[in-house]
Amino acid sequence: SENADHEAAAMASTEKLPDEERMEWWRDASFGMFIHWGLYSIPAGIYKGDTVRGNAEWIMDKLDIPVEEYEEFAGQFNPVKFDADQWVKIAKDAGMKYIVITTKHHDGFCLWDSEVTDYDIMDASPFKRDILAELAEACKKEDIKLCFYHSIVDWHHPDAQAPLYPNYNAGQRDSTVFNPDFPKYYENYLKPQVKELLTNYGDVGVVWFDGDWIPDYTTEMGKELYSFIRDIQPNTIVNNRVDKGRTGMSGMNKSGTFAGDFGTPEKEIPDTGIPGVDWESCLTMNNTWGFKSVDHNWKSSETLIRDLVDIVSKGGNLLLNVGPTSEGEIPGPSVERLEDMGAWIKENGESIYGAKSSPYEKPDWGRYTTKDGVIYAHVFDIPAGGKVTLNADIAVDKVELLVSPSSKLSYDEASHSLSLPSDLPASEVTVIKIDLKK
Ligand code: FHN
Repeated sequence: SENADHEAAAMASTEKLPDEERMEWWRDASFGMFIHWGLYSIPAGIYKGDTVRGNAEWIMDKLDIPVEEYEEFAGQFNPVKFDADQWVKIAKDAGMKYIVITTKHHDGFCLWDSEVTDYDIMDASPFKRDILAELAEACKKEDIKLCFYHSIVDWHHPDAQAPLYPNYNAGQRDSTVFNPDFPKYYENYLKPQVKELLTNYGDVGVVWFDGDWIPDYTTEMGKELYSFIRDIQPNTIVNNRVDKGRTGMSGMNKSGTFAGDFGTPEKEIPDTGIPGVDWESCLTMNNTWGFKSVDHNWKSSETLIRDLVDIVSKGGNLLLNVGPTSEGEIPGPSVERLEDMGAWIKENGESIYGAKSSPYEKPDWGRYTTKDGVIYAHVFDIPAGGKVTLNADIAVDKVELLVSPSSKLSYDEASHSLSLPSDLPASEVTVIKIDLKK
């Protein structure tokens, strides 16, 4: 309603913080949930007997599904098992501090009641519930930051794509083909939708743009859109895909002045962090962002926990993806991995949240993080005999196991090494807390 909209807008904080303060919650959070959900969860990677190679959310483009055919999925989208509180609980129990959900992916379908289109959950589907509104309420209850992914690419909007190929193969369009009407889409559709997202759902932690690669979208548009967002909600954080600075999947900005508050490595973890540069690796647990009913290739919980440690040790955040089903459920294998991650973080989160990259070379047995003058050594695979050799340039005063401080560890100054007890409980990563000499 009109009042609710105004109330939501009023809730969004309007006092402009200095960047260091604005970024603080995000830098300390370290770990967020990415949610790729939309009409593509219905075919789930398979259409008319063909299976899409790779990401299931690209099925419309990869299998050349004409707009009129793909639109039929909207009338079938009825995720009756969707429970925002359950999703938020899964994220919170996993140790995730923010949730980034696809408000609209490249296929153009909107998970909220948009005023500028009927191609949305309220008007085109039998579900007729505002998914973003329910998620916003659930996040607020659990103090989880609500964040919005939004695609610049739109395979449904006629002004956003190159002239229609025979099969509307818009996503694969020739990079020299421009759509003369794209500025109309930008002005009359993309910006109004971004304004809706930043006006109707309270505080938005991050706007996570995607689709920055299309040639019709210009750096002028990107810089304007960044300012447009900050004018509505001054403290919202915006990724670097709002502009044109990103260098491919490595995600960091090339030199030059580009808008965006953090780099976005995708499906990869950089070899090292970059001092003074904020970045977040977005990873899948399998090999697709959107739900796929076949060929998953799931990563182990251990790998995912070690990825989190690796990323934080380099000064980044992990945005880890789930692809809910067309019924509105986060797949079981994803939930299992998130439960394992939550159990590890519950015991070892001190070495992750608010922790930063250390000045020490990464050891071959694991990673270091640092917080408040303390060093945390994360041992991935305990060396034979339990002997862990620390970097010689670490001035060690005291070492102890993070999970059981009473179990004093003896440190041999001469060899810079310590011996872990043989009866340690099994862990994906064993954390040693190192107090430094004053
Ligand atoms: O094309 C999208 C893809 O579907 C997915 O959303 C990823 C997630 O970051 N971004 C784009 C590929 O770079």
